[in-house]
Amino acid sequence: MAITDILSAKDIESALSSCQADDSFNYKAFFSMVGLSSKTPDQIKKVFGILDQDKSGFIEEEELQLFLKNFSSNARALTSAETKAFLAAGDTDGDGKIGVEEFQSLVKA
Ligand SMILES: [Ca+2]
Repeated sequence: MAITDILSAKDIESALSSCQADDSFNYKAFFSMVGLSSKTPDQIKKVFGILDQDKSGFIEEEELQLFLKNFSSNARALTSAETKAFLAAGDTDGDGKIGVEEFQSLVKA
């Protein structure tokens, strides 16, 4: 499963170009630009499976920091401020990581 099986390469390119500068990443804008906000829960779950690199069932902080690299290997890592804000937005139960239901809610938020 490649991320481009679900999202268009053109949308990914636009979304990545919108957040090239450090601390310019906005998860809501990114999910919208990349087309994820309009996907079905099942498609969002498949994307979650790609982001969960170690297949632990959760997106941990280290995986979140490398979030953009799942869309393009040339993309930058998120800054620690961006990573913490992203995690805080998604981690509604406060366990320090993002589960699939949390991710689905965050994408649709
Ligand atoms: Ca994981």
